[in-house]
Amino acid sequence: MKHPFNTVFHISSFCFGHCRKLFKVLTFILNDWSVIRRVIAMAEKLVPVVCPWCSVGCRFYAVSVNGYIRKIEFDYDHPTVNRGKLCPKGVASYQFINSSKRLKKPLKRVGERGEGKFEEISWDEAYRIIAEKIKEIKETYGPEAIAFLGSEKITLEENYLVHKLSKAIGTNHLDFPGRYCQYSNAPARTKVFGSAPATNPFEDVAKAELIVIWGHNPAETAPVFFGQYIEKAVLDNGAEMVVIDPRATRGHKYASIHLKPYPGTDLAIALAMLNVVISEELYDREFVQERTVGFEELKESVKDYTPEWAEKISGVPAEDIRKVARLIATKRTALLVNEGLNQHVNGFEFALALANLIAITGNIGKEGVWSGVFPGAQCGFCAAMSGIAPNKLPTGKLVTDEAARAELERLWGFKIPDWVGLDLTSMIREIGNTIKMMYIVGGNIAKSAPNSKWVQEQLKKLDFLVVQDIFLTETAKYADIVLPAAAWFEKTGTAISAERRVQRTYKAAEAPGEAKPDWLILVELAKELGLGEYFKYEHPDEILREINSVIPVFKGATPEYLAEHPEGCFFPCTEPGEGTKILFKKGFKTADGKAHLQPVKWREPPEMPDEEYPLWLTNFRQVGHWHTGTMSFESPSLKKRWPEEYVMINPKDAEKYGIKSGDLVKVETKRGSVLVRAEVTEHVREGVIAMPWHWNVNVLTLEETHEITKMAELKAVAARVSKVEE
Ligand SMILES: Nc1nc2c(c(=O)[nH]1)N[C@H]1C(S)=C(S)[C@@H](COP(=O)(O)OP(=O)(O)OC[C@H]3O[C@@H](n4cnc5c(=O)[nH]c(N)nc54)[C@H](O)[C@@H]3O)O[C@H]1N2
Ligand SMILES: Nc1nc2c(c(=O)[nH]1)N[C@H]1C(S)=C(S)[C@@H](COP(=O)(O)OP(=O)(O)OC[C@H]3O[C@@H](n4cnc5c(=O)[nH]c(N)nc54)[C@H](O)[C@@H]3O)O[C@H]1N2
Ligand code: SF4
Ligand SMILES: [Mo]
Repeated sequence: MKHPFNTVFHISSFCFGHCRKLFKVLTFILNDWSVIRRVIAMAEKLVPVVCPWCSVGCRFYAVSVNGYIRKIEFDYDHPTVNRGKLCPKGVASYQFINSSKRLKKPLKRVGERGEGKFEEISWDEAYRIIAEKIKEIKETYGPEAIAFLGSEKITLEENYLVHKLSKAIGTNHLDFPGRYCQYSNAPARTKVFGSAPATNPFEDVAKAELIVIWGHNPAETAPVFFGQYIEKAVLDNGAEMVVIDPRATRGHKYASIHLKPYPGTDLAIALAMLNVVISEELYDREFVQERTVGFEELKESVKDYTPEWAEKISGVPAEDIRKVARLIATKRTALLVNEGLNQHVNGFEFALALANLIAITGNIGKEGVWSGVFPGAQCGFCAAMSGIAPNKLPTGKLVTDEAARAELERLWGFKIPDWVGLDLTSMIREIGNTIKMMYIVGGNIAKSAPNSKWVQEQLKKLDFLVVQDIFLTETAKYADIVLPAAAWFEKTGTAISAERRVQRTYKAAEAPGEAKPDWLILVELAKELGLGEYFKYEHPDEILREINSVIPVFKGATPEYLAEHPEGCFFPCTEPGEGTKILFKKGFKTADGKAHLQPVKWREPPEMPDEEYPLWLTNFRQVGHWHTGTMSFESPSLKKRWPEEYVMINPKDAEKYGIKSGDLVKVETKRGSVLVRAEVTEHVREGVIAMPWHWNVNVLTLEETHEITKMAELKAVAARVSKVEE
């Protein structure tokens, strides 16, 4: 790794042997840090970048010296979403990039799968082996034995290429770990409103009268959004806040009401809220009449779901449910819902109930309200909007739509498979059966997918696994070939934030060793596969220009517009310009332009506490860590402040099981067990235990999925806890 200080020290030691006088001068300079700082500052470049972590989409400068990032600098120069502010991860974002553990050469497995023994090979050899294997598997089993994963961590351009390459190879088995992210809310909102993304820009949250934070902890998972927009609503504009979470979260201090449901039971609360709003006739009559269909069927479906019924299921007092329902019906509301609700098998039914509630209370299609999916990573939308899914084309149409396929075949020049592929959990399930090969770009499913011991056993059964990552992850340890990718600050491309803001980020550093940007790896592999004529790109701008002509919502997000407008544009941006800030002001995206209200029924979580496993176990994120930790554990300042996993236990439960804070405890579910320290705290409700998920929680979760959304049970499982003698 080139480092400016190393260079200075090399020069000084050389001089020591040759010229004492010069050495004296040099040591004088070395002792005077201000001179050194000035010398380095002269070589410094401020490169504008988008933050590599969450979907708030903060901008700042990477301070680059000689291709090496020294630190970050705040951007007060542009109308950025963060207005110069950053959270602890943003400030530390260059640290993992500079980690000595970054992958630097392609690797070939020499030991057993999962053992992590590899030898270094050349790029040419890596491409040759992968191309030969793809050919062999296609000939023996057909292209439907091959599955691809895109990523929330790679750019829009790179996700588009993953999609294009998988289809050029002939498979629709295409998904990404974001399957475990927004895939309850997204299909439900599409069903009701015809489209899933958030309806309003962040600035509208600051204008809301009521902020409902439901199964979401933006103070830790979208901290600058919380500080710049949510706190502003409460502190400056007098908005009321309601929190619905089995835990007390950091935003909790502003809340006038805190409902604490048992995990996985929020559907009962949402149904009861619909019941209250309809039976008390608090709904927006005009809106329901003019802009929705299906009200009578909805009314009929929720008539028995009283708050008293919901109290028995969720543990939330009926009167509190009434209070919150009345507030939502009478105030301009920002409904911030996220993974506490998405990541359940019954998350789809919850999201349908919530979309109904938003529609009948008229909290949509105007200023000062907020709802919609909140893809958590800087490029969650890059994957979703380039159609990384088993049933989609990048145009947003379905693979089964013959006309849409034909249109794309004309643009791309090759035949596109017409069958619906497998979602991520089904792919894992089919390993050892129909799935023989996986190509994983920027995903750590050995740790991020549910029931990880099972996932790891399944990965062992693959004929061939390619992992393209920046670190040797838990998943990479199962790979036959590991490809070293350039990281976020080492490439130019497009990111998309949760408020639909499309922005450019620029290359600020050189990748370590022989690592290459993901887009380039895919282009070079396509050439080796004989598909080079469809992948003639020499710069990400050329890929973005193709995206401008293929994906209608990005037509106006041209490289030129984004370069001139660092603040980006809001998709849909059908021509160069600001794009669409507020959705559904006139009609919805359904065929008749109306919101289609959906009757909903109560559905139990797949696993409930019983005598053997008497507690609910859920999990959450910490502000200082990112998912499976590949990047944040490699950021020294973050690892120091947030050092280890633990389990939150309510004092009443702790007493029952004889557990004190700091005790080593065993947390068990039917899938497995983990050992962690206990934190006895009122911050989690009785009957529920909660762990940060960055370490080992997925050993405990459940891979059962919803039949439509394919969402697994990642947040509510039955568990038990016991003290371990040390
Ligand atoms: N620091 C940090 N920020 C991130 C990420 C990260 O890994 N680290 N990841 C990003 C990504 S990809 C995403 S999707 C977002 C996710 O952002 P969030 O959804 O905010 O993330 P979580 O902390 O997983 O879950 C939110 C809350 O749900 C609560 N909860 C758990 N189960 C239930 C339940 O059954 N009902 C209710 N009502 N609440 C429940 C938890 O206690 C937690 O406080 O964060 C993004 N931002
Ligand atoms: N129990 C439980 N499980 C969960 C969740 C939960 O709340 N609870 N949350 C779910 C959610 S919301 C999500 S989004 C998923 C996330 O699941 P994953 O996406 O599998 O998790 P990450 O750890 O973010 O993995 C991203 C990988 O990309 C690599 N990477 C980073 N930058 C680059 C790059 O430029 N190029 C390449 N090629 N690789 C790169 C990282 O090193 C890392 O290995 O996890 C899900 N799993
Ligand atoms: S809030 Fe998100 S985008 Fe902003 S600095 Fe923090 S991690 Fe980066
Ligand atoms: Mo996510």
